[in-house]
Amino acid sequence: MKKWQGKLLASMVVLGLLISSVGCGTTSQTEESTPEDTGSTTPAEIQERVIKLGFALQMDHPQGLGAKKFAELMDEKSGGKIQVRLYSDSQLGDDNQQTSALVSGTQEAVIQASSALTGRVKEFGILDFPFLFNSEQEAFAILDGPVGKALFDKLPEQGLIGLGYFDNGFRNVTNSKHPINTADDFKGLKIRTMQSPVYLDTFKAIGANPTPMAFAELYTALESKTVDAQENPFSIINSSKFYEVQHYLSITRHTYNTFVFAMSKKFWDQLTPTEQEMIQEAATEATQYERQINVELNNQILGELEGLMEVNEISPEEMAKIRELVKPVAEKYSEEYGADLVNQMYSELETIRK
Ligand code: TK8
Repeated sequence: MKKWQGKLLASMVVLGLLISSVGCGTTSQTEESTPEDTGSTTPAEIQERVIKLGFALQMDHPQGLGAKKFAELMDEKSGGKIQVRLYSDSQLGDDNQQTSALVSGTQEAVIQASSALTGRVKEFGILDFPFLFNSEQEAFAILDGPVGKALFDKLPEQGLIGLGYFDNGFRNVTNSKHPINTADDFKGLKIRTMQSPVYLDTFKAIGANPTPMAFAELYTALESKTVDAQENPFSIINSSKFYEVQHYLSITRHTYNTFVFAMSKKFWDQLTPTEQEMIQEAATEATQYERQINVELNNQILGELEGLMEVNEISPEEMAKIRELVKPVAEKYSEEYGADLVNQMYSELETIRK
């Protein structure tokens, strides 16, 4: 062997020893980075993962049942590799705290009212316009169309991914003071609202005294009479047992409300395309399921509430007065949230109603 060949062999032996001595990380990287090996070492299309999914309502409310459906679908579709852990009753914090956890990546998913997101994406407030929708079907058509997509498209820059719009329902007013039969009966009523500027202005316009508050604090606030009133769909009034601390229920259907099923973008970006597709599919199926059971429940549960509370309808004349009082609210926020998006929503609604 010539001298130069001996030196070359010696340096190759040293290099091999160096690579192996730096530990398996380098070795495994070398293995992974070797082109011919990447085929066999690409990450598995579905990896072992845990999704912590939190929400404010009870497991037996459709919000919880929809979350459970998502968990079951994910277990089935991933062969048990992607586990969804459910945290009901605001166990992981109130809606805003949970959303912050998604942004920081310490929680993977949440289901919450779209109104609670207006602090991050103000344009979600267009869905809070009073008397905007006449039916759940109208709302679903808008949410599943270009306007709903445009709102979801604003989430990634806030560290969130929108997976679906669950049904919450038409909101009605409960209180512990007196029946609400006229617009004037709202005067001075201390009412809790969601943390959404449109809700605050809507109840100010009617003459009430609104207090924005996280849902997690609401039952205690009603019980301690910190607030006199609140507004929510029948299914929540029932599942959160508000009838225990509210005597009067007045049917106003003043807004339609949706739940946003959101995922952490930090988590979403780690997923393989296969996993992302699987999660979106399961979320879409769970959304359709939750909508069906919550619409049915909101249509059936009033009879039960009538046995627990003093329930009244408000006359068309008085409802017309309330509608008149809140008209300026939508006008004010149409400008603030973008006339183009609002006009697109109104024109889509016009088409749906033809
Ligand atoms: C829970 C809440 C609640 C909503 C509210 O998800 O805050 O009044 O209707 O359902 O978001």
